[in-house]
Amino acid sequence: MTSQSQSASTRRGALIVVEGLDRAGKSSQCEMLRDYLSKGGNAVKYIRFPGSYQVTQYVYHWSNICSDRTTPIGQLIDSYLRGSANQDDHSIHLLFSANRWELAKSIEQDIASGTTVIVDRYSYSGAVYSAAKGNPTLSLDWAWLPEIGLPRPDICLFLSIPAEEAAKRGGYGAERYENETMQTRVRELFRSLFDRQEDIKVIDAGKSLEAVSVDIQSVVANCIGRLDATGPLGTLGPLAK
Ligand code: T5A
Repeated sequence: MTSQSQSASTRRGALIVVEGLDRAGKSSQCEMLRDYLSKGGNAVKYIRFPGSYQVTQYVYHWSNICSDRTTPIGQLIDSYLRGSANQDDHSIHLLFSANRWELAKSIEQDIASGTTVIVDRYSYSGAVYSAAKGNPTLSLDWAWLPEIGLPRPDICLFLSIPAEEAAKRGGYGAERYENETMQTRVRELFRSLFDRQEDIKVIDAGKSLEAVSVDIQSVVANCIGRLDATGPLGTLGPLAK
């Protein structure tokens, strides 16, 4: 896809979500994908949840508007994840979701104007991490409900890596959910959620950074190539039974 073809009024951008366990390499891969698409002349925006209003925007030339977890909601989430504040499980869950709703309109506008938006964690993490806590009143189905109506990704790339491999990577263990029990449960729940979703592509993230990036580029090129046939950006619906 080129900047010229993007300027055609009918060509929208793609919504690409990257998911995975903690330290699966999501942010590294989002940045590499952003650079790859940008070098190809595409308008690209990279958003990282939680706590966005982020990140780095490339529209032919690029300007850096980076600031992480800085919205009022993002700050509440950040202090929770770092363990300096506690929240009821349902309450923090709804804050994570609200953080996505804060950006939903601007994502839709970017996509409509031809910008491809890469999102680092999205509704799938939202539902799975909350449900993984084992709170009997916070099931996966309950956790999904506030996500209904958000922009629906054209593709969700799940970076697959064993929990024990993720634990060996830099910085692991600093935040609330970074322990093996939680990560194993999260992995199981991602599996059961993806059984009830379409447009999920599992990527082997145990390879080198470059090899994973090449695999992602191929899937994304295919997704962008299908956009005219896909039609307008959709919205997330209820989970399939
Ligand atoms: N959460 C999130 C919720 O509970 N609900 C929600 O709704 C949302 C959105 C923080 C927590 O919030 C929870 C889930 C999380 O527990 P986060 O800030 O996205 O979310 O946390 P992390 O996933 O931990 O983010 P990280 O940036 O730390 O991990 P990434 O992005 O997966 O990994 P990355 O790219 O930063 O790489 C980590 C390290 O591994 C190396 C990198 O160089 C780096 O050192 N690495 C590799 N090494 C070897 N081979 C490879 N292929 C490598 N890829 C990366």
